[in-house]
Amino acid sequence: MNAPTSLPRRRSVCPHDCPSACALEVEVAGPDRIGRVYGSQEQSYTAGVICAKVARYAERNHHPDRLLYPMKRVGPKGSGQFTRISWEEAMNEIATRFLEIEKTYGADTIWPYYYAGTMGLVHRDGINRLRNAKSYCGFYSSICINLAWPGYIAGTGKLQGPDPREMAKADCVVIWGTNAVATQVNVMTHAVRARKERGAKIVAIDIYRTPTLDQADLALIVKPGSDGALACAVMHVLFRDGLADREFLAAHTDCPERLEEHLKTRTPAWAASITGLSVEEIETFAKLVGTHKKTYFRLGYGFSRQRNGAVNMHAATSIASVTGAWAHEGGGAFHNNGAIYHWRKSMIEGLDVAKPGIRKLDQSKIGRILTGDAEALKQGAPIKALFIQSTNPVSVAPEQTKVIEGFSREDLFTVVHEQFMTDTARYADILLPATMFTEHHDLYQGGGHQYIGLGPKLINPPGECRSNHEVICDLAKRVGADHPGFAMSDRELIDWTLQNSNWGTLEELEEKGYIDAQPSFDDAHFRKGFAWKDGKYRFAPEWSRVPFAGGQAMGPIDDMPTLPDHWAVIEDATSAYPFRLATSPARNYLNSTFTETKTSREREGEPTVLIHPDDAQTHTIKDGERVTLTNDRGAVTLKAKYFDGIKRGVLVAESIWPNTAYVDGKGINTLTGADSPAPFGGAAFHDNRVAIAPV
Ligand SMILES: Nc1nc2c(c(=O)[nH]1)N[C@H]1C(S)=C(S)[C@@H](COP(=O)(O)OP(=O)(O)OC[C@H]3O[C@@H](n4cnc5c(=O)[nH]c(N)nc54)[C@H](O)[C@@H]3O)O[C@H]1N2
Ligand SMILES: Nc1nc2c(c(=O)[nH]1)N[C@H]1C(S)=C(S)[C@@H](COP(=O)(O)OP(=O)(O)OC[C@H]3O[C@@H](n4cnc5c(=O)[nH]c(N)nc54)[C@H](O)[C@@H]3O)O[C@H]1N2
Ligand code: SF4
Ligand SMILES: [Mo]
Repeated sequence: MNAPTSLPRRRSVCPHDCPSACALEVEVAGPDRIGRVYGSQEQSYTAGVICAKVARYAERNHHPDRLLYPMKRVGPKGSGQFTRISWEEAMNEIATRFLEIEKTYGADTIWPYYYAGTMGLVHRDGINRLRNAKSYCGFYSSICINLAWPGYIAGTGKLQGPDPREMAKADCVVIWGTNAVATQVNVMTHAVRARKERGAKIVAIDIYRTPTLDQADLALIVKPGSDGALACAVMHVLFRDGLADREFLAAHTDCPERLEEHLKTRTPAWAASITGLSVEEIETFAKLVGTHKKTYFRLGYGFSRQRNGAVNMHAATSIASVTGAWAHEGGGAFHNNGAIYHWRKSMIEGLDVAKPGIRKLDQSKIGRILTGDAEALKQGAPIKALFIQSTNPVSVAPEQTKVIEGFSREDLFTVVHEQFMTDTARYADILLPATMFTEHHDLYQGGGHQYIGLGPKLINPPGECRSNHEVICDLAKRVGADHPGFAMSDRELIDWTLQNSNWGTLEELEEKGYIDAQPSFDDAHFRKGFAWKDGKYRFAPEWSRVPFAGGQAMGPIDDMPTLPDHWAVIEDATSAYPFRLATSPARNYLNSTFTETKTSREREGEPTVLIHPDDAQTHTIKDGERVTLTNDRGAVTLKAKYFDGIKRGVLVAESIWPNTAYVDGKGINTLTGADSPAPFGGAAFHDNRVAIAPV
């Protein structure tokens, strides 16, 4: 099956919200059709490997259910009943309503809402140009990174790290809180290379036995939200056994003596009771990283999706500063390369016309916002219109009961620009058909690597699909938004952004294919100092001053521990809710994307929750039987599946299924919370206490 064909191949980049941002070669089968998609060999991080769901992208690109025409709602909100209209009618109605709402209620009651359905800079972020030019309501983008990034930056001062390709040169690779086999397959390429070529050990740390743990030499299954305790015990052992690099500590860290003293009580026995690991497992792990200077800590997002997630991320990062791993090739801690690209995005985002003082409402709190929660609305007026691109909040946002209640409001005018009839699209008043990455031009950067890449338009869009950029420029004209970016094509915006960010021209990028933006070894390894004035890694960060651009302090930030620790603010189990539920990603979906493709659906089966067989027996739950998970936020019904690779008291529901896949239409995010984790908000998707019972 799928033997290579002789169709012409064109370079592109995977646009999906994935740290791998793979360099692709797309077969072009004609002016309207792609063939198979391959991983590029010439881009050295992708190294020819991509995930299966994108390899069969033609299935999604040419899917019979793609939205092809603008539509207007004819049934009740959420019914998914629409009638076809023309683009002129659709855009005219949107503009008329937006102008009316602006005049009656104020521009900050119109909320452009977006996320990373496409990671292309032009088509993802261009919506902010409209927002800024019109002074529409601000958007505090928090759902994915706000627990993870600040945790890393708290120590290093900057979001960058050792070249991810150096994983292949490590003697030990620690894959922590990321199910890389499922969510960013290329990590495995480089980690496995280290094992093959150098006999490196692979450690993987998760809360259940994932395919990534199956590949590890040391697989650690911890209780959710306990990674801070694990990291502390590891550092305790390093100090205790003379494995701490005292020279490095003295030269490059802020308060090593205080840390050592503080860790005296954070023994392996202490951590064993919190993590559920044995003392021996903790000792083994500590010894491994303590005796291999070239240990590469590849820190994922998953373990940060806990209410203490930022503290845990910082604690894990700190291990590399105790061993001094940073100083070595193949050593150090890496999370994301966001800070290396120095983009100037003023033309894409209209930053030059942004007015100060406009409220910024929190993406993760969309349910509270739409249902009139005064605090979430920052004491301002209710939201009257939503303009949504590249995201599916009715499925992916926490506190789904409130989200649905909000989207059901008759006085809310909702525009959704989408590729498919998603849970959110169903609630649109006006629904617009969007192009896919093969049908427009865009510019991409790696999160888990260091390449800039170009995704050119390869085929014509089907039906009347229009790109995000086209729609925004058209709307701008109609609502009187003024900015030179609205008169530029996507290609012109790419060229302007590259040039003004000192990355050359579009033409040069087309020629080269990719730009390797890797900083120098010394820079990437912080050998000239960590990114603070004194150059010292912070074991004791000032959380409220972590340089996380635009971060709004919230939650119990003043109670955050000053040094790495187990911070007991997670939703611990209670007698009423005796289980901890995580909603870890499914391998064949990407958030709610690919839930529309048949092959992904078939591989995933149906919504299930993994439960330890002993727990199941105690709660008289049979394998394969329908169960209801309940907490204070709501109830979700799905199928129980016995699984012994999980701690007792922990449940995992691999997600995100469309709400329509559940018997009563209630999706998994009915159970997740939109309270404010410290320091800067976000959503603790894997931190939920629940009860479980047969239906
Ligand atoms: N197939 C697939 N790929 C994806 C996605 C997807 O949904 N599906 N999503 C994309 C997006 S938007 C992102 S941000 C990335 C995220 O990708 P990752 O960085 O991998 O983060 P998560 O997928 O949230 O979680 C990773 C693992 O962390 C585990 N975990 C949860 N809580 C804890 C904990 O307290 N401690 C530890 N040690 N582990 C814990 C989960 O069980 C999960 O297996 O992946 C991207 N790629
Ligand atoms: N329970 C639970 N919930 C989660 C998570 C979890 O682990 N568990 N993960 C969270 C994370 S990390 C994230 S990042 C969010 C992600 O949540 P979202 O950002 O909503 O991501 P997707 O669900 O993939 O939805 C993206 C949508 O954008 C559309 N799209 C793609 N390209 C384009 C385009 O060019 N133009 C337009 N107009 N539309 C386009 C796709 O068709 C798709 O419906 O979900 C969060 N929600
Ligand atoms: S691994 Fe991630 S970036 Fe690579 S092709 Fe798959 S979804 Fe796209
Ligand atoms: Mo994400």
